[in-house]
Amino acid sequence: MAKIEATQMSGELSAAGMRFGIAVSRFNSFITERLLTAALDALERAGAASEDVDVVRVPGAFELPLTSKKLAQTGKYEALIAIGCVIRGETAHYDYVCSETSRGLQLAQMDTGVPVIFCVLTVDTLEQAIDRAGLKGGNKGFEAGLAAIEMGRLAKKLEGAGSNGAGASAAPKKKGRRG
Ligand code: INI
Repeated sequence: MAKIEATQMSGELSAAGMRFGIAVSRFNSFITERLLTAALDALERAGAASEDVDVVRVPGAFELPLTSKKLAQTGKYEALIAIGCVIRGETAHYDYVCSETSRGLQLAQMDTGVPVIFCVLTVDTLEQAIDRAGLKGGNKGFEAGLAAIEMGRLAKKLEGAGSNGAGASAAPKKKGRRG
């Protein structure tokens, strides 16, 4: 059995003093507004202040990547959340929207270094979407809110120093030690 005591790092789930941008698709708003409400609930419960959270609405999921990248480039936010819902139809449109949205959101965070949380439901039916927006499957918006907090904190830590006072300690923790 290995005896090595690896350095452990992760982001804390405290949103106090952090700033978040949320891009929300109006397409399938019956679902996306429920995801947004849950994401805001997660941020609020973790200590985020109203004035530190901005919500931007866009026509559809396909518009989320550019909007997220522009939000990231403002330098104002510790983390972003992209909220959308793509439901499979009869045509190949679904595949294009899904692949370009996920690819674009990954590029937005890789290009800017600002975490962009992927809260885009890609489902076959409306029932599957409803399940994930507050019914049997919980609410993916709440999970996205928590992921935004954690990744915002972690990104600050990995950068080594927070420039806005919201970042957690730069020092990684050793297992079983205080500090
Ligand atoms: N946009 C969505 O967010 N969800 C969908 O299910 C969807 N479908 O099925 O077409 C959708 N299309 C619109 C797309 O995101 C763009 O807004 C549009 O093509 C304009 O660029």
